[in-house]
Amino acid sequence: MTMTDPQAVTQPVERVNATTRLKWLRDMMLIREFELRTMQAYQEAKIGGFCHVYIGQEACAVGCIAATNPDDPVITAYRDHGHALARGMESRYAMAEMFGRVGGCAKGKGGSMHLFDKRTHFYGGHAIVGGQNPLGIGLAFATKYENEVLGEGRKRITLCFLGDGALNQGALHEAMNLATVLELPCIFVLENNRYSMGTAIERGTSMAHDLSVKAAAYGMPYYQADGMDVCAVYNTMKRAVDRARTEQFPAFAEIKTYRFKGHSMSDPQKYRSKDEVSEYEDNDPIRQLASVLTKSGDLNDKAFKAMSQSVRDEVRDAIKWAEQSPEPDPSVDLYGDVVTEPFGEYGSTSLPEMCDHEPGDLPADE
Ligand SMILES: Cc1ncc(C[n+]2csc(CCOP(=O)(O)OP(=O)(O)O)c2C)c(N)n1
Ligand SMILES: [Mg+2]
Repeated sequence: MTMTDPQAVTQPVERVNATTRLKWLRDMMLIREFELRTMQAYQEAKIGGFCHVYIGQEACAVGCIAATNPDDPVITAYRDHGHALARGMESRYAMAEMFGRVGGCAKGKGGSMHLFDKRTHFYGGHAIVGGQNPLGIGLAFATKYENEVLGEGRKRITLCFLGDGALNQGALHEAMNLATVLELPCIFVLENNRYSMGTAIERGTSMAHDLSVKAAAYGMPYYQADGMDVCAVYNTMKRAVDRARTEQFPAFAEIKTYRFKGHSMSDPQKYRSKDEVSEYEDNDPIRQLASVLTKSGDLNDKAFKAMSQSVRDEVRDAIKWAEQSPEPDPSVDLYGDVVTEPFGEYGSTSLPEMCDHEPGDLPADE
């Protein structure tokens, strides 16, 4: 297997047709509107707990997920609203989850950081920095097993998103190591927004100026894309995904991006200047794509206004639906769905009996 793939960075960008780019524009606008209304609802105390918005990073989730098949598993960290929506979760289910209502994708038990939707092969939403990476390779292992051992006949690729803060977590390195050793079909997608809470990447990460070395350490191909340009993200990820699918081997992709808002809903942002933020805001991925489509004659003012109205309507409907959805009933929901059916050797054993096992009753480690 080749190491860093210099072509991955330099290959020419393919032309994506206007219909597809218009769809991506709407997808990004939906995420933006969803989160602007999320911030508002949070300030009105309609949403509780921790909440991290993705504003500025929309092109990452939209471009990366567009390069996958609908049944390729996707997993990410807590800044997950954009990924869930880009993956096709209905905004109603996402919003009701934020509101902690039973109509949410996890019946209101997960909240903002734990959106989850098995139907769209979206496996969350994980709050422990780097914690999703071992789970991601588990998903990749499952798809490989289903294909090669159970003869399912389809090769699937897992996208495992992570932030730059996860670069220094042991869990990531254990996962990357095992991914290479077991040749797992998984792409580690680093969304490098330059900050881990208030810590700039240069302050906490070795070789921050050349992260290809992280991939090289595990013999993985490395890709890099401008995360403010959805077409560039798509083109890079399409090459990465196609290659990983064919070769059934992991890869590492760095998407250079920026978050326009604070780390979470409470962040005074003393670690960066207003000028820095506004410099990145000038490259707003939504505005950039809208401008390219307008210049090419594929979007006019009327169509853009109609698109804006349609995402506003969709999010307004999602909020209404979330507000009307009931709160969970503790007598039913406190323990419901918390523990799954026991499986394997103990499949027929009820849980309390399982818990009663003496250590000597359990099979000895090999
Ligand atoms: C293991 C662990 N350590 C610390 C934290 C506290 N924490 C929450 S978010 C965060 C920053 C992570 O930054 P990054 O991975 O770059 O993601 P971003 O917020 O930029 O999307 C930290 C340190 C945590 N959740 N888990
Ligand atoms: Mg970060």
